[in-house]
Amino acid sequence: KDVEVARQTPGTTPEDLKTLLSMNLSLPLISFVDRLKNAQKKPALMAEIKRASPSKGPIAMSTNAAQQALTYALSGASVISVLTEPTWFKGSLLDMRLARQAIDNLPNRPAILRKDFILEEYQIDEARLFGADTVLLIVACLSEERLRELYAYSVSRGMEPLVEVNNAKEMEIALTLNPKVIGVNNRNLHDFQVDMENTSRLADMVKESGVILCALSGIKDASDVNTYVEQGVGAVLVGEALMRAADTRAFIRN
Ligand code: IGP
Repeated sequence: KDVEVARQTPGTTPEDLKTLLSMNLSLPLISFVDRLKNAQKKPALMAEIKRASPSKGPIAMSTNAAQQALTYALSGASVISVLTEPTWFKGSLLDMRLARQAIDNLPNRPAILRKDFILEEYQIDEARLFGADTVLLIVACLSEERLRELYAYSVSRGMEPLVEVNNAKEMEIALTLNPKVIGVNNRNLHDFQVDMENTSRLADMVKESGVILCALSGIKDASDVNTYVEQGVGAVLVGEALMRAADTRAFIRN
């Protein structure tokens, strides 16, 4: 039920989207996967624009999404993740569109990831229209059938998604899709507890698959990042720590 509320994006109906899509207003896409693969520094950094969260409350409510995106891009982020969920994360599609706008003309711009609870196809079209290069699909939020359908839909639209898992069971389900990128959330979505070893424990399951493994949540500094490098983690996603960092560039380059 909560997720039902979250997916309602005020101001845009599925019919509006159909019209917009038929007008061919979509922005050009770049490959999320290529951005991760071609990162100059490994693991690749996915930097998140996150104003607030259910576990922490307000984090950086007065953030200017355009400015933050530009800061992330100039600091070397491969991907900019933008929360678009309005209720708990205080995000919006406008934030994502502004983030895209701000970095659009940079050479080798970062890919834009829509971070939300995606339950229906129209949200994937919506992501595209508002400047995303790809979307997040959360295994825990979807039936296996829905996951499969949404994964296929996203790929058919040229967007290889980030598939999020939280445990071994979900990892098994994710692997049946043959996805290119899997993220392990270190934060449990039920009690918000963070366990940094969650990614480490599941790393072996993707070892021979060629999947790019991403560590999501709870990453505080460069030493956290370094621990993951040795375990074969290809990318890290950092939200809160970057939003609170006085000097984003120093944090990333460390
Ligand atoms: C970021 P952190 O601890 O760096 O702020 O975490 C990110 O992992 C988190 O925002 C996230 C998320 C999600 C948010 C991961 N999966 C699913 C909403 C929905």
